[in-house]
Order: sequence, then C-alpha cells, then structure tokens
Amino acid sequence: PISAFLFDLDGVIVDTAVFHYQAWRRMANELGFDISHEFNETLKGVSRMDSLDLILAHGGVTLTDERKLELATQKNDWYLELVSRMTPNDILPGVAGFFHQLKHAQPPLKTALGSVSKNARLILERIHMVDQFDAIIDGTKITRGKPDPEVFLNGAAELGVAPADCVVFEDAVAGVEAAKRAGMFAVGIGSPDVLTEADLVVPSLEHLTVTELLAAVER
Ligand code: B16
Ligand code: MG
Repeated sequence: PISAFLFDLDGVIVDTAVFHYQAWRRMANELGFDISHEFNETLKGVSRMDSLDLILAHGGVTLTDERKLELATQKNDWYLELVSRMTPNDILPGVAGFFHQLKHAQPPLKTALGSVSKNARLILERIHMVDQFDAIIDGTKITRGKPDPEVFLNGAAELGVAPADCVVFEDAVAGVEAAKRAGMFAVGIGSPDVLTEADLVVPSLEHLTVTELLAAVER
C-alpha cells in the first residue's frame, strides 16, 4: 500500500523557478546574451553546475572551471537575495490544504522532500515548512541531479518505505523521469502535454485530494 509522499520543492511547494530565472538571466546578460522563458523550462530540476553548463552552451560561451565556479557563486548570491524575501505567503495554492489532508490520512502517510537544491532547507525555513517533512533530501545529500533517481531513492530509504509504496509530486520533466526510474507513482503538477511520462497530471495541488489520489494509484 502507498505509505509515503515525496515532494519536489521548486514548482510544487513554491515557485522558486522565477527567482532562478531572474538570477541566471542577470548572469547571462552580463556575459552578453539572453535566455528565454522557454529555455528556463529545461533548467528545472537540473543541478546548479549542470544548469550553468547548459546556459553557457546556449550562449556559445566557453569558460575555465575557475570562472564557472565564480559565476555559479555570483548567481547563487543573487538568488539568495530573492529567497531571503520569501514568506509563508509564497507557498503555492493548494499545498497547505493537501498537507492538512495527508496528516489525517488512515493508514498514516510519511512525507519527504526530494529536491536537488542545496538551498532547499533554507527555503523550507523561510516558508515555515521544515516540520512538515519526516525526511529532507536536498542537494547536500545527493551526488546526481534529476533525472537520476538518487534523490527519491534516498528519500524512500530514509523513511524506511519501499519505492513501490511511494508517490512523487513533480513539475519537471527530469523530475518525473527520476520518479519513474525509482519505480514510484508520479503525479505531474503542470500540463499533460509536457509531463507525458507522469501517471497522473493535475494543474496544481488545488485540483487533487488525498482520497482521490490514493484511489487513482490503486486502479
Ligand atoms: P540550487 P528542485 C532545483 O530544485 C531547481 O528546479 C533547479 O532549477 C535548480 O538549478 C536546482 O534545484 C539547484 O538549485 O542552485 O539552489 O542548489 O526542483 O529539485 O526542488
Ligand atoms: Mg521542480
């Protein structure tokens, strides 16, 4: 039976993608090129250094590893400036209600965060959600970003739950792929045209109840 829910952070709990985009764009502009909103989609769920490599390739820029580290640090400083202004008001619609339901589920459900972000815990602190999770797997605990399943397999292991008994909530193509490779049920948050590999897709957690979801998994 399903006994754990694993949540992605960016795009599921909060919309930090807009902050990542602003900070990466500022960096790209300083290097003399721009990145589009569409291009930003391809960075979702991708680790910081892998994102930087994709952006530099996109702009046709080649740099030394030392310079790349400098730029990644600069981008993260700009990003953290934006994150520091976050409050519980930044929690996405439907999240609070969904957590309220799952805390009352019978048999009980365990929860984990599965994010590749090194800033995930800080963000959870800003939005007062640290204590909502039985386990927090973030970028400091993994070596491979999504679509590698490591982040979700670690989450299941830390909770002591079999991967087949986990449901993952993901907004990114790479994240859905990671969930499927981990052998888990994947709920896509977004558009079915984009999240084609998900087992079920809803526009946001506002459009899903825990009871409905558990019934859908059993089918
Ligand atoms: P950081 P998630 C991911 O978070 C973001 O989607 C991705 O855009 C970002 O590059 C990555 O975290 C690393 O973040 O620079 O804060 O370590 O979707 O896995 O929650
Ligand atoms: Mg995400």
